[in-house]
Amino acid sequence: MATGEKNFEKIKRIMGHQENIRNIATSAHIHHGKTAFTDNLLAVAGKIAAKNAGDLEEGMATWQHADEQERLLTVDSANTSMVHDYGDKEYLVNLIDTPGHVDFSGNVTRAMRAVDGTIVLVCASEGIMPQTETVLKQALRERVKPVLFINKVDRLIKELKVTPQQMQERFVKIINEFNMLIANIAETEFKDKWQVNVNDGSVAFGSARDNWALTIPFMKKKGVSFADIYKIYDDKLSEEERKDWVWKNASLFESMMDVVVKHLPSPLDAQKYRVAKIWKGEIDSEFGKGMTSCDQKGETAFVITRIVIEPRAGKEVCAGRLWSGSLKTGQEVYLNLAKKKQRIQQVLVYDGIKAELVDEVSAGNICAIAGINAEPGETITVNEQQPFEEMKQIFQPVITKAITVDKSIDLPKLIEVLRKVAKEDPSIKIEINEETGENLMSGMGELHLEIVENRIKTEKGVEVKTSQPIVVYRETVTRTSGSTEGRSPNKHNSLFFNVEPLEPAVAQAIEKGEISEGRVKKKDDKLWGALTAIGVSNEEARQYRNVFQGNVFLDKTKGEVYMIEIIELILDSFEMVMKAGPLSREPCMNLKVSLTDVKLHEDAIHRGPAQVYPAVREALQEAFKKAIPVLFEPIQTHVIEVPTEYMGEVAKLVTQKRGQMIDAKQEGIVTFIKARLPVGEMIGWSSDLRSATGGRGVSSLMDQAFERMPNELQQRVIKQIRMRKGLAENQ
Ligand SMILES: Nc1nc2c(ncn2[C@@H]2O[C@H](COP(=O)(O)OP(=O)(O)OP(=O)(O)O)[C@@H](O)[C@H]2O)c(=O)[nH]1
Ligand SMILES: [Mg+2]
Repeated sequence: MATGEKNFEKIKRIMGHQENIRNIATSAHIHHGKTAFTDNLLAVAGKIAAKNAGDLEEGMATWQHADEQERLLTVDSANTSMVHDYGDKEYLVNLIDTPGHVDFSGNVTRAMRAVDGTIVLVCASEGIMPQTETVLKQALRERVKPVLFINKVDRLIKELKVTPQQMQERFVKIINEFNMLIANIAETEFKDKWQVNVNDGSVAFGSARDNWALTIPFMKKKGVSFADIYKIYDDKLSEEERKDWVWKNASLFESMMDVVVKHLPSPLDAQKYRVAKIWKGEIDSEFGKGMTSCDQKGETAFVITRIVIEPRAGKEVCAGRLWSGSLKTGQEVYLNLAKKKQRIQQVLVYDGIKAELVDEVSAGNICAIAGINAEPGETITVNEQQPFEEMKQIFQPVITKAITVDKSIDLPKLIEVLRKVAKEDPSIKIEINEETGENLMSGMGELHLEIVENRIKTEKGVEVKTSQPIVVYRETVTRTSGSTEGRSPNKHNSLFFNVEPLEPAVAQAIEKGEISEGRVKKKDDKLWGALTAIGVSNEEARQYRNVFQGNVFLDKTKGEVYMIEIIELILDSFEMVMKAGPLSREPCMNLKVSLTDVKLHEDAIHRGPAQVYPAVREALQEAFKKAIPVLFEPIQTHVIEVPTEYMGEVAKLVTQKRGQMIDAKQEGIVTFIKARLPVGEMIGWSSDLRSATGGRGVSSLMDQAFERMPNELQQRVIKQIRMRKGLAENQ
């Protein structure tokens, strides 16, 4: 298409001018209109004259999987690019459309790494919902600046028949609540600076479906009043007149692109404050400075935020954000997590939703590369560098299914497919056991696992069977173990440990990302500073050797000569135990494991992995027994919205499920019930809620945490898990 080509030429031209780039994402509560919004922008960007854009009957362009069309919901995020003229300048807007369902919230987290700004959509009639708060948390944690789009205003006019006055009152309520969330969630320096304001145009409102949007400055520019908006839904106008009016006075594309260009930062501005938050290396180093200044001539720094594997060719396309330097076809690069060199075969940028080949792309862009075999989250550079911080999920996967094939001949294929699945969707955790053939797949919820299972069947062509969903627990201890000894099988080495509950301040700091996960470098001023700031002594801070999945390892031994040779082995083994704890081989949490003393054989041959690993495991197993171990279970906080007459039914259901109501708020004819429910009792929750409320109850996840299981259930559940895993008495 000729216009397409022209667009692509434009994109290639603007790509090098960082002040004219905006990297943004849509984000919102489920179904608040992100994809309708994105599709309509794309339609206009593709063929500027099309005032007919917005016909979504045919399905959304950004939905690239059949299951999204079938279920009318976004699963994957979609990368897109478009150009826009503003004033006398051209702008390139790289837009990622993200999913709203909480099961796919990992995709939101990863998209936020790639962008600098986000348009948060809020449905005008539903208002701020639980997931609105979650996406704001995800954005602000990455220092991504939000603007607000109040969507579905057509519903206010047509269904609720509000007056212009009432419409404005509703907007004020949404804006105030939105700003309150920013004030609560954002870091101090952004609390005020990032408040949205209707007068400066950082708040827009409109209808993504009907392809219009307005801001106060835009209304002034076009001479449109609140009363005029009603023209869009005035039956006296012909369809043609209506579309004409919208196109001239309230075009979604024109007004929203203005908002993006004016209120969301260019990479040049954003990288100044974002890099320090998400990359923990030396900011003042040459490499650090290159990234904060988005230097096109600096060393290459590219972070992979998403991997797509082409079904036929099997080609892996790694999309992400280029922070400094450039990416070129044929360039040799270094992968900092995989610790190896590879060569880039192709460089791609987006034109609309299509990825197109280019020879080179420069800092500040969202782009993709092919020819590299990497994991999502990888930091790609030229020399070895400190990688970017891990993209931490907002909720942990808590539902697991065992996945098997009928014919054992298909097993290798299944394993290959599962590896691909884990790459394409890093929120899915896969545990492959090649010996037993029992492979486990953990995800965020039942829908998540159902979608992945279907894709394995339909897209990857492997006929699989899965078990009933199983809940993922955590193991921890309740008091200090005192010294325990682990001896190596050859009896030549002894390791002494102490295990105790981790101080809550340290646990919280890890959770918030103030303390980074990973093995500790020799001299780690950042970690030491963060620990002493929350009350850990100087001496103890320097004993930290590892922070692993919310557990810590301290080396309290002094002057042991062989320590340097075996510490990595001890840490390997520590990590293995933390992944599968002594109680029931579930992951551990909130543990402070201290190595207090060692007695080692002088000959290295007698203290290899085969000696060290079992010694660590034995000592930790003993320590667990003495420290009163307990099982924690995932508990979710949900907000359940129901017509008030069903409130009693919902209360009954919550109690049946071992849940607890914590709040109920009536607004008009609906009641919002806040309840805490153990995930273990929530299998089939959506359909149970549907039947209890005549299909009218909607529940959204607000929060998830692991909490101690009631004592009377502990032993029974531990036994069940151990039986399921086939663990013997002494294992
Ligand atoms: N009345 C009205 N409906 C809208 C508007 N925007 C979107 N919708 C409808 O709302 C539903 C959800 O729209 P989507 O664009 O898929 O919403 P989404 O936020 O992308 O949904 P998820 O990605 O699944 O969270 C669809 O039925 C749309 O037609 C709007 O402005 N007005
Ligand atoms: Mg969508």
